[in-house]
Amino acid sequence: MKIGTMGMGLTLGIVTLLSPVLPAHGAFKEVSRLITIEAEHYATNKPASSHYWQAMTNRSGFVGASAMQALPDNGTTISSNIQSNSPALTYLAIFTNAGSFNFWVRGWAGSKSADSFYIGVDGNAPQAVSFSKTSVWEWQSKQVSINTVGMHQINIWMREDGVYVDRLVLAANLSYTPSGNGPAETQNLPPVVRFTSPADGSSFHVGTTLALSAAASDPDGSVVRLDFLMDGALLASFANPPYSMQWTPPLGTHVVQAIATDNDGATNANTAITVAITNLPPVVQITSPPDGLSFRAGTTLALSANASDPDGSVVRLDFLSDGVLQASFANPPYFMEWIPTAGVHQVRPNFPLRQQHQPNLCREWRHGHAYGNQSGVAKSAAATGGPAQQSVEVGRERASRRWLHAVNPRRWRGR
Ligand SMILES: [Ca+2]
Ligand SMILES: [Ca+2]
Ligand SMILES: [Ca+2]
Repeated sequence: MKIGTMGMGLTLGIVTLLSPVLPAHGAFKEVSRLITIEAEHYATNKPASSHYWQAMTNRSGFVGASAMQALPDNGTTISSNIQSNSPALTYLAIFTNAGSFNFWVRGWAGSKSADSFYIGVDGNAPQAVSFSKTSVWEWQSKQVSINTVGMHQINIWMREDGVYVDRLVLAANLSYTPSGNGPAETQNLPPVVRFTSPADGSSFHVGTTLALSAAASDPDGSVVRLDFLMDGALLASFANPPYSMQWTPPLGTHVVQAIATDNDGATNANTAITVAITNLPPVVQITSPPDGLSFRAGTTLALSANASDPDGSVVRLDFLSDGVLQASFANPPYFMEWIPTAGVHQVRPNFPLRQQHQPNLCREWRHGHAYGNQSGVAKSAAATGGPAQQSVEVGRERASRRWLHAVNPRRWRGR
């Protein structure tokens, strides 16, 4: 069992009513001295006295998506303290005329004990309205006073349960009488917004300053405000066009929304783009010595590297041997003289090359690490397993076949 309340739960005896069935509706505009509203297009739906208004489709002949029925239909009549005791439907209406209006309602009564309800404006002065017939859709009205042009709240309250309310018409022309289904609904149309910059799905290097801009219009009014939001947080608000700003987005993928508000309070929905802000890692290559060579212990080597960043610049380059920092450079050339220590070290098996050395042989490997200009996100090229990691090694397993190979390069077959 469901109820058309806005997100509230209601307990009626042992029956728990949950979940809204209809969204809150925006304001309806006066057009040609008429405001026409489907009863199911309420702004709020508030239960009271263990009763509620429910959108129903079980009574053929309704207009729009449904008609609203006061339920449960257990013979209850509410006749005092209407505003607090009666289940209430409220609607928002924007009047361009003030003065007397006829408040017409199209409804349906199943019996003489289910044929009445109350109407009102701005929560005031409920007036009972009754249908003259049963088991037919019928228009009935009462006169109301609209004191000022602009937004007003329109009220429907339950009087007798079981009654159906299908449509509402407020007519400035007091001689106007709706017939049949009545006029078309006169809703305020929401504004229309599109991004003009940047393109949806575009990608930029971190630190780039973009033009963030949108175009907005309202088909039946004017735009009074435009907000830019990034990942749900407000970036900026504009009262007037141009809706444009300079924007330096942070690293990451962001959803950017542009939300316009029109002069009648309606907003657009679902105008959003995705922008990716990236930082590619630097690329580094050891240029000296060549990969895999062996040297006598004590040899001074030239250790050098080239490094570049595909979408920025390299701000630091480190040389490491066995994970130990040998030197750091802020600028090129990335060059140092290096005398590796002797010893046996673990070598990446991807880079095997064994040649003769001296009896106590060293087995060394080294990395070049380059850091991009966004050090918080740059990856070292070495960490990616790229070409910046090289090896120079010779085993000193004197008794092993490998070492025997190593001392006689002519017999070396490689691996
Ligand atoms: Ca309806
Ligand atoms: Ca509008
Ligand atoms: Ca980079």
